[in-house]
Amino acid sequence: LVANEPVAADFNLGKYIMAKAAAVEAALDKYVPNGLPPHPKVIFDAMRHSLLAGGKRIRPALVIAACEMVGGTQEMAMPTACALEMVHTMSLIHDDLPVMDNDDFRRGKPTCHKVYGEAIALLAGDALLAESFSLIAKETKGVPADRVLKSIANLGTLVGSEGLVGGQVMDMAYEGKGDTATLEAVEYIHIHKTAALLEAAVWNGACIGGASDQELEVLRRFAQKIGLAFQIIDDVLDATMTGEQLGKTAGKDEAVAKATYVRVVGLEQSRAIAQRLIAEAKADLAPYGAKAVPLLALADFITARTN
Ligand code: GRG
Repeated sequence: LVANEPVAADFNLGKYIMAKAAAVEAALDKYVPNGLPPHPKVIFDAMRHSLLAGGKRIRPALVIAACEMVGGTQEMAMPTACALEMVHTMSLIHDDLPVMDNDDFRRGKPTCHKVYGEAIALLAGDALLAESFSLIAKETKGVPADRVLKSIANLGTLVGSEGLVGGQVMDMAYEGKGDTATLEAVEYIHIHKTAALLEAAVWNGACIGGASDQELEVLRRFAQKIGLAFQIIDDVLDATMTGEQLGKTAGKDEAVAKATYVRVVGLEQSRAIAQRLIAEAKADLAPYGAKAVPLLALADFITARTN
């Protein structure tokens, strides 16, 4: 396969994502129930408000595609797929809080704190984060314990201070001073605040599916590239679409002058860098031939997406 060449003609990514998303939706509904007496119902309502509010479900699709590519099954991958969506959702809930980005809309709906208040929104995020780890540990079936342990450790590292949290802290440090950011700084922010979770999705899915250490390294590099491209495209969409089209508060990122690729290198360069990263990522998977088709198509989707 040549990088950026269309993947297998008979593979339909739309159908693939819809099928995986439907399976993930049903599993999330089961794992995060609509109340669990005698525990306070409001926390379940707040978690589900954000978790079951739509979303493209890219991270769970990456988990399942990576697991299946190396010989694992969707069933093995499902707790990890749901856990990744739960961590992603908690990061959105916290990101939207007044103390962070202060957004009123997310996924086309009022944000969690707008409906349930700041304290419950904070706690809903905390519960989703904690339960994502216990979900992987408790519900992963038919996978040797050392793989489950390795994947939990990897997720923790990529979510904490060396990952998502580190990226968010740096992002906040540049708020209002985006035009002083270097390419190195904006790359740090994007690799940590966004790519880290896509890396965890691909790496953990493959780890659960039985990938060798060498395969895991190849897949880590693939995921880091598509993850960085994902946030660059997000910057491009933010700069070129209205808030309504994006399902969030209009013009927010522009108004607070964040450090973005578009601000540092401009629109055209940003698009070109994202395209190049996707091409390089796809080339990494050449040894997998046709088995890589779903992951390759997901990589293409990242640059082609419109929301
Ligand atoms: C992890 C403890 C802990 C704290 C979180 C708030 C925070 C620290 C990080 C914020 C990270 C963040 C919001 C990054 C933006 C990532 C991004 C591009 C989100 C949009 O993802 P999509 O397009 O959204 O996949 P949907 O709604 O489709 O799921």
